[in-house]
Amino acid sequence: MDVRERTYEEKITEFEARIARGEKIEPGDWMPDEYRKQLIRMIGQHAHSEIVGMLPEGKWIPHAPGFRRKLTLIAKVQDEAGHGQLLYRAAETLGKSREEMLEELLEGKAKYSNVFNYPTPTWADVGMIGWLVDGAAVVNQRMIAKSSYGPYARAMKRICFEESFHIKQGQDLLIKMVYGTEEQKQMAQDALNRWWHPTLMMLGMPDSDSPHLEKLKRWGVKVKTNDELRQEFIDLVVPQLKSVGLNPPDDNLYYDEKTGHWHFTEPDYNELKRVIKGDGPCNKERMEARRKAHEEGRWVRQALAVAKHKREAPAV
Ligand code: BYC
Repeated sequence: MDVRERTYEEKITEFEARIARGEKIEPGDWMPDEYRKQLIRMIGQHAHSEIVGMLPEGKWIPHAPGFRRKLTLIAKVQDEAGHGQLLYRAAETLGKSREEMLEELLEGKAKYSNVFNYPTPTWADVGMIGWLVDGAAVVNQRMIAKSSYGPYARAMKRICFEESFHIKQGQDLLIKMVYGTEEQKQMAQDALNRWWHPTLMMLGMPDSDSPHLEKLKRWGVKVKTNDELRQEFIDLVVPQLKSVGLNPPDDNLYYDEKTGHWHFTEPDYNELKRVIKGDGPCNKERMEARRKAHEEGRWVRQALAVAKHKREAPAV
């Protein structure tokens, strides 16, 4: 039967059956409006997070201690820009243009990850972003690689591959500091104290307070919940940190033999709500930097638009 003659109920039943069979939904396929909206929201926020995420670390490029460290940091920050491009492209397949998404970001209407609204006062913070933030991102993104929407899932393959290298870069940098002077070790611990809770918040609202979770799970956009991912991240990262003598700032952190998981204190989700509404330590600074970059890149976009127009104009 032609897809246009089917009722909404028939179409959604088939759509959900395809997801249950593990098929990927592709751009031209029928999908419920709410599925499309949820994906545009989530992929758009993800793309914005990648490009805003360039800022806290990018600031350290001129101050990196040594040529090799500088090169790897430049490469990492460039990778994040590339991830943003891939994700804007994936969101565009759902019918929203990159220009619209960027406009929403610059007007303060679109969200990006809470975690990039915190400062990076020392070189150790750069390492901690790699170890913790990229670490949490990979736990989340490995799950998204199994997502029902084909372009989003496929984009994750390359992104996870590169982010995994970023984790190594952060670990390498911090391990050098931990085994350096007492002062360097203290810098690493202080950075962990700063980034621990924001990173736990990065994985989203608790399941009991997540308005989007039910739909995202039902339609296979997420195959695990925010709380499941947070626990997975904790179980992975706590032994890593402890193995080099770094201790997460949580007095109630212990390994529970019965559950086989690390027990931890939940972060303050009211702080998460405040930060994503614009009231974090660096929200204003981040948005000003993005707006400035957007303005400075205007001539490039105009030149590209003229070149495209010339290429596409019919020959006379
Ligand atoms: N930050 O029902 P919930 C990277 C919002 S960057 C900001 O839990 P959901 C990297 C949420 O958007 C990779 N907002 O939502 C880059 C929603 O607001 P709206 C970043 C948050 O969607 C550079 C409301 O609160 N990763 O790796 O189920 C250097 C309700 O929340 C946050 C991704 O973007 C937050 N933490 O879960 C280094 C992964 N938490 O839309 C590294 C993809 C909640 O109703 N995204 N909100 O206005 C996701 O997995 C999910 O969207 C989230 C939120 C886990 C972020």
